[in-house]
Amino acid sequence: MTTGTLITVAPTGAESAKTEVPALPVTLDELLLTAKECEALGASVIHVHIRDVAARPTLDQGRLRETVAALRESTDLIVQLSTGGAVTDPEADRLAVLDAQPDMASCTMGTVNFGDDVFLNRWEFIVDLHSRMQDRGIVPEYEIFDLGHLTALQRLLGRYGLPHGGHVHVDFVMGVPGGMPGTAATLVAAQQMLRDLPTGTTFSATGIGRSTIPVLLASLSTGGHLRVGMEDTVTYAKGRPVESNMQLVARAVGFAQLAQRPPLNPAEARELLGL
Ligand code: KMH
Ligand code: ZN
Repeated sequence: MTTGTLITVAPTGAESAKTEVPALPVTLDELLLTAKECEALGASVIHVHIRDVAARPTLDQGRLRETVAALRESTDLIVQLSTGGAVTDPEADRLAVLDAQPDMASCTMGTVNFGDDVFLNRWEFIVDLHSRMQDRGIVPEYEIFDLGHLTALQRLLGRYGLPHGGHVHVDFVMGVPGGMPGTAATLVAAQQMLRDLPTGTTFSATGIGRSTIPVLLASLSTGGHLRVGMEDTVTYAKGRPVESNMQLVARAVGFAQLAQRPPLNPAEARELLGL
């Protein structure tokens, strides 16, 4: 039975422009400040996308290494790098993210329409990511944008074995235009499908845009964990832009406490995730 809540902050993403969302953390200093403040509020994992000097998404190796080192120095957060990057990033660059040796990395379990774009995740690419993470001792977070991605995960684990650490953790990314909807009914369906995965598999959930709160409540009430942040929503409430990632983490912490499932600290989160 789940007790505490793992709270992941996804502060930046690859989709929003700094010019349109000035509160978005895009420099290393902005990211570190956000990370420290979100940790103090109750986040235990940070899902990281980085930007270049012009605030454009980048997978630059030097910047990734510098970011991992700086986050480790300034916080006790579990550092999870995105291997999803931006929809335009080539596979080779996305695989090379693992060279920065994060604690965790995302591994999206299939291709999905992504608004007007396509977020491409070929089977061979997924196998490559999973196997390289096993070899390097990096714990994956399997990103699930659609229900069929869970079937792909079952196939992946059946053929190539458990991830490093032996624990399976998935993140339901709901409400992407082209993926599964961000509704309680869909989250319950997704959670039921976890029965086909190894015993003890845990899940987080995040709802994009206006599905943020329904998904958050559904996840808490079904034993799931939470991901929040400006990667997933830049609107706090109708007509109110998000002021900071801290505002979203604070809200998630409040809901988790109301659900009597207080935030896990980073040490507890490490134990849960098999790190
Ligand atoms: N930016 C999206 C195309 C991940 O971080 O692994 C992919 C994404 C998933 O955000
Ligand atoms: Zn991401």
